[in-house]
Amino acid sequence: MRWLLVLIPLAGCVDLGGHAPDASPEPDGSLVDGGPVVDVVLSGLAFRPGTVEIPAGTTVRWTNLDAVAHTVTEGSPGGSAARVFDSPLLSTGQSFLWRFDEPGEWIYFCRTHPNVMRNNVVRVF
Ligand SMILES: [Cu+2]
Repeated sequence: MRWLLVLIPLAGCVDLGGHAPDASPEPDGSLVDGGPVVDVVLSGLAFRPGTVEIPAGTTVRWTNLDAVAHTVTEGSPGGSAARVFDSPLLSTGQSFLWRFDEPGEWIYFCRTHPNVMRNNVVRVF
């Protein structure tokens, strides 16, 4: 599994010095070796939807729409266990992508808001 940190222009059109506006500025699944992509947004101090059920090989793309930074961190708050996935701090408009190749269930939370953004689930079949 691999992850990528990508920046999605919020306005949908960023002037890059003469570059024509891209009709689809968001990354596609090819950035994580293909397969379908499912979106989860971080909005109002919540992951929306809080639970996703996806077939193996699907990439989840989490995008922070809040003004505050969040993380997407596997597991539950506390403890010292290694995380299966753990994003850097995501600023507004930034995304974190993770492809789930194996069936199973992953719980995740946000490191900066562990009391309200926790017990979220990615279920892979
Ligand atoms: Cu947070």
